[in-house]
Amino acid sequence: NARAIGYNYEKYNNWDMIAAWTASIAAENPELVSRSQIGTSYEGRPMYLLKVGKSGSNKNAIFMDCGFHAREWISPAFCQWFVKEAVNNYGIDSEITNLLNNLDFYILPVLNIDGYVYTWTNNRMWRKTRSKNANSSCIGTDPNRNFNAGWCTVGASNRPCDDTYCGPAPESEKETKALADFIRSKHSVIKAYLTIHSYSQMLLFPYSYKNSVTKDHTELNSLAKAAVSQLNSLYNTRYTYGSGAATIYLAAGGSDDWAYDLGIKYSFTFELRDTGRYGFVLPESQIQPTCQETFLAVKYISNYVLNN
Ligand code: ING
Ligand code: ZN
Repeated sequence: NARAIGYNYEKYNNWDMIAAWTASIAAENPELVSRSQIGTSYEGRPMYLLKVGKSGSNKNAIFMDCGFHAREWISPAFCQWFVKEAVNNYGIDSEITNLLNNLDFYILPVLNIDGYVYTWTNNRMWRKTRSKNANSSCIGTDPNRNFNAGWCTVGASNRPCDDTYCGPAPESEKETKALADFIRSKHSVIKAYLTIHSYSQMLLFPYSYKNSVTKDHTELNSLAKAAVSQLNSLYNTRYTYGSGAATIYLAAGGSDDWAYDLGIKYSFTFELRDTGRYGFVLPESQIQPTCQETFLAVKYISNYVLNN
């Protein structure tokens, strides 16, 4: 079992490494990190969730997940990086200390574990879950088309062989159901929902399932603008931002739209590096800069949520 001390955050780690890491990082930082399990994947793997923060009463929380889409390897790498930065800088960096003293961060390092494993063993470009479909030999549902937000009305497919298959019903996947159940159970304390994808270098907020803007559009737009400016300040990486529908494409069933409609106002989808040169196969040499710049944006949003 890899200890979290000495863990290589600048390489892509397979699921066995990440699972062992969740245990180690919690065991080595008992004052700051605890591990729970929110469910089990279709193929039976445990969905580990890390809670990161100093214990306190009446704390609000930020929820962040990675690894919705199996091939977007930079995403789980970022969730691991985020936890590492948090524990290594607590008590050293005043901003991080303040955030962890006053907020809890729920971090789901990999939502779509079976798909992630499949990209390591069989097909690097797999996107969906690995569940069996009725009356089809094609496998999997797109977890980001499987939430109850305009489900399967636009930008999603009802054909099981397609990469954007919405599934037979909202939350049909064990993984999306476990995530939705957890967020529903904690939705009064969760003030922000962040979901990490790649690639395109975008910061998106609701709606993606319809063209109309939310009642919080002005605030979300200025928060996104400021977060992107923080991200850009490190390596000049260019991000675009805006509602999903206006910025990337109309697509129903996404988790950010669902979380927003549940009442979590600060709901964002990050599309990390790059813009297509390497795409999903981002070189390991870019893990460090991508995670460092993204960390600035997540910190900015976290401080905003704490102070508003
Ligand atoms: N992009 C997202 C996708 O699921 C998205 C874009 C965000 C759609 C929010 C719907 C809601 O297609 C990637 N790269 O997966
Ligand atoms: Zn994605």
